[in-house]
Amino acid sequence: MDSAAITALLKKNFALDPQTAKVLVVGLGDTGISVAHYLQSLDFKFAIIDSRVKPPMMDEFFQQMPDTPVFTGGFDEAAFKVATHLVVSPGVSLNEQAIIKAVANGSKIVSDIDLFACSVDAPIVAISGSNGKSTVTTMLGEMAKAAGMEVGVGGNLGTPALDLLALNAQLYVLELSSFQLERTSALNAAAATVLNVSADHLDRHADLAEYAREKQRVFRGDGAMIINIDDPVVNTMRDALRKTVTFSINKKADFHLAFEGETEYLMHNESCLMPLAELPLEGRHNAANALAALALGVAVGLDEQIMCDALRKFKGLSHRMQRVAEIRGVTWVNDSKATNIGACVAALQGYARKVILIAGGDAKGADMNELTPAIKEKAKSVVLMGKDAGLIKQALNGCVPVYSAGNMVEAVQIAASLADAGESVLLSPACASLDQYKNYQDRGEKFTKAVLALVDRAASPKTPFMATI
Ligand code: UMA
Ligand code: ADP
Repeated sequence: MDSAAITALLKKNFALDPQTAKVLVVGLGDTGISVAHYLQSLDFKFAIIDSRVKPPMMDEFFQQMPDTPVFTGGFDEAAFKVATHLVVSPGVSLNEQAIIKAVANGSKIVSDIDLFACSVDAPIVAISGSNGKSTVTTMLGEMAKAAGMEVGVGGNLGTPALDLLALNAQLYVLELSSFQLERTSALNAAAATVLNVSADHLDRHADLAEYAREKQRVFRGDGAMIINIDDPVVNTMRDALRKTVTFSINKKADFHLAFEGETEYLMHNESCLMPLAELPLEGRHNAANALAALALGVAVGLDEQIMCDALRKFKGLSHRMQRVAEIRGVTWVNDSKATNIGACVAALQGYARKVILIAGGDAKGADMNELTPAIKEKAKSVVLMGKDAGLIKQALNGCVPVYSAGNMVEAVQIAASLADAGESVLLSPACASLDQYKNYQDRGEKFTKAVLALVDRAASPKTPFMATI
């Protein structure tokens, strides 16, 4: 779209006019920087504010835009007072006092996703949910590439949506978090889904109902709604007046699983698309992800067999049910991205035989009692670490043996001493990592390193290193 068409839409939707608006970009991270470049390209007047004294990207930003006013070290209300519009990064809560006051004084909140939605003609696929967003977003991106399309893939996945504009793509696939959606009102995706809803980010959202409502905003507009009928919360989001495509791994739906003879297939209505066994990913939740990606792809006109070929080649993302090693007959699996209960439960449910589970970290306000039934059914023992280890231990209430570890090396050594040949050790923490690690990648890498160090010790007998709590 050309600049004139974009500014016309921004004026219409948000009264955001380069002639009159004074925009405050809140947060100098990936989102804030992408917004700054976008606003500059359209000749807007703007400033940036960040509550950190020295945000990590400040030096880089000053080099790129030396003339932009940047306020740091707090949310100075004077900076908010003059702003007609706020573009608030997803990591910043809308409940910040300075933001609440600014809105009360008439400032409008616009998200980077709103700006993006006003700047593209090409169809957008929007993917939200508590778990599986990155996997499905990447799967669909691979499918579109296999079909020969120029596709922009990003959003919460990593590349800020506005940075995708340079691609001038034929299709955009966006992963959207509840934080991004809660401040977005102009999105009208050609196809959208909420993959599932389970407790997450309850330190930022008032309760599960509010969190689900924010996710439901992905369906705004009049595009196709892709609905997981296995999820009771998602099922309530259906709208009889809208084009709806369903998927399920438990029952018949538009996209579902079914046996033909001995072989289980991914199905579209009555057609067998491909044998499930040809999907090279662990866990039945990945069958749900594949069905969701197929449903979204069909909604935007992709060819089914090309999509299936892309699925056959899809090796999965790092830190999600990633097999790290097999040592003395024990399989070690890194699912560090399981930062909430739903992901950990899905991981456990994929196992026929009981596992040794390594879990714990920052529970983000979730009720750890919801983890207990799956652990009771699928874990032989649990090794706990991190800030909220005590909450998990309390919830388990002695239903399985629990061991405590101070760090990842210790956790891996304890797990090694508990696991017998033929068993699996699963790192699927059900918690965020930030209490002990830089991020989930750092946690997964530390796990992998500690596991690989076991190879050197593989000949040694079971370590006596064990502290029951
Ligand atoms: N900041 C403040 N005050 C605050 C909080 C943050 O000033 O109270 C500042 C920080 O100093 C930071 C800036 O705000 O410099 C931007 O913060 P941000 O957290 O919004 O980070 P971005 O770099 O813009 O990254 C965001 C998403 N981050 C979050 O939602 C927390 C990234 O998702 C996303 O990839 C990126 O935009 C591009 O779209 C990450 C994430 O952890 C991967 N998402 C959560 C998740 O997946 O669970 C929702
Ligand atoms: P997100 O981007 O929503 O965090 P990911 O694809 O990165 O999703 O996966 C995050 C975690 O959730 C991983 O532990 C993964 O194994 C698990 N997971 C992936 N898909 C699903 C699903 N459909 N249901 C439950 N858990 C899932």
